[in-house]
Amino acid sequence: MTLQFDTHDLAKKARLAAVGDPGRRTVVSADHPRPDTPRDENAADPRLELFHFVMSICSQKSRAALFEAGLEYGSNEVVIMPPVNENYIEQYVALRMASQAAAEQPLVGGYTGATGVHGEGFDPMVVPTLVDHETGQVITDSRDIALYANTLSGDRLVPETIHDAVMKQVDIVDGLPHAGLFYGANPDGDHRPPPIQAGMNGAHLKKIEQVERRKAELPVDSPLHAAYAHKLKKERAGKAFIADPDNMRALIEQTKTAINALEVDLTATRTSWVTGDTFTLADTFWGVSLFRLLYLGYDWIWAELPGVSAYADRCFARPSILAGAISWPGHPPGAAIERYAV
Ligand SMILES: N[C@@H](CCC(=O)N[C@@H](CS)C(=O)NCC(=O)O)C(=O)O
Repeated sequence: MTLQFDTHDLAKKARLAAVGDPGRRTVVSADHPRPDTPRDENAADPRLELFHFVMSICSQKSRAALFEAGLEYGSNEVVIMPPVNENYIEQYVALRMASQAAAEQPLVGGYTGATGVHGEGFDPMVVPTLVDHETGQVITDSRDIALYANTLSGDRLVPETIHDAVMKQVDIVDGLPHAGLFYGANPDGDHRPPPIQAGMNGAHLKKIEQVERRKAELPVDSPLHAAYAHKLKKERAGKAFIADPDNMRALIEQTKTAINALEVDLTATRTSWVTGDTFTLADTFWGVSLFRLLYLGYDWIWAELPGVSAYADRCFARPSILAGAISWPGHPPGAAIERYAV
């Protein structure tokens, strides 16, 4: 089923209301991956538009996948950090609510620490969001965005012959608790870079305040009240979740298990990439994910794993991972950025 909305109208309203600085509205492509070509607001809309944020891991996966697919898109950088939270602006939420995912899934109500959609429900207020003006679709999840890019590219990211092996890895990465490891501290030694430790201190509470503020500004009869109410439930659950050291230890254990399994897979295949000699969406997702873990100081997990260590370095040199994640301008500083960004 394809829902037909006026994506031009919805995306334009979201762009103008939620991307405060026109300098953050650009056009990006694999040939020109840096967001420094200003968008001509009077020109026809590019077919694809992405709403995203520099250090959102889901945005990084989407940008890297769009790069691998060789697709051009209008780049709309939404600041998601409190107290700015442009992602809570009504027009942006309205755009996400026009997606098929919003129509099909229950609204988010809980917190798992992961960023994949399974188990939490539909979050109406996060990035990334991809708009395809040609088909009238709004795609609201990084895995779906990557698969959409794959289809448009004629299966460049998920070759049909190795589809199941690639998707198995993609789903492992999608289930990793990246949100929890970013917002919450390791109770046995917090190695997140100082700007992240400072920025994440009390972050859920700050998000709750911003959602409440935006909700209070909605017209009384707005159909979006439920979306805001559900986001509040998730953020309250997240605040309680990361405050419990046992929860944080469980997330770290889960991550260790996945990385150990990756070592086993890499050792078994003895190829450059996780499913063989071809770089695929599995490597795009793993590369972005390993870089995030490195940035947050979790690379001790694979320090003694030669397969993952070498694989991580190969991934970090891949142009799509560099362009979409590591070198995207505006990333907060940290040892990993200094070492790998170009
Ligand atoms: N399932 C979604 C999750 C998206 C998500 O969790 N986005 C985070 C950044 S990676 C976000 O926008 N957080 C802002 C907020 O919750 O206010 C996806 O994979 O795209």
